[in-house]
Amino acid sequence: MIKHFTLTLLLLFSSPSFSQGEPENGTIEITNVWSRPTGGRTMSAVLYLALTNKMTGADKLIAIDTPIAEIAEMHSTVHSNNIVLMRAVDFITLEPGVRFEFKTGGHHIMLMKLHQPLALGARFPVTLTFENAGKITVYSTIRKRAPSQ
Ligand SMILES: [Cu+2]
Repeated sequence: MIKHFTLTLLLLFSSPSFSQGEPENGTIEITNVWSRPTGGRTMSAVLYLALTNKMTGADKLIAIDTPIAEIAEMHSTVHSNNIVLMRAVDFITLEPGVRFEFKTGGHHIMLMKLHQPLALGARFPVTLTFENAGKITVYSTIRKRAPSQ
């Protein structure tokens, strides 16, 4: 019984699909995962993160899921005539060795219909699905400013 328990724990810690943002050689490196506090509101929030494709071929980010929101969409930001427009995009292409950032004023991930407000200092899991690398789960920290690189 004890042996079985130890083995289960080892499997949990060594699972390649679970990461807290540390680099993962051979897949997609996911860093700077963060969101701003929503101050009690639950309508929407924005999630930012950086992706670096560490593989030899291109990959695509095709889906984002988080248990804290009903909807998670990838958006691009378009500035035209002093109007800022957001458009939903179906996927993001990740070329090998290239860093792609969801960041303030640019591409971002929109979380809608939150199940609870995002409180400063808390964190929540986010699962990213890639066409080739599969699913990778990371944690977003709720903070006021972007983390330094
Ligand atoms: Cu948006």
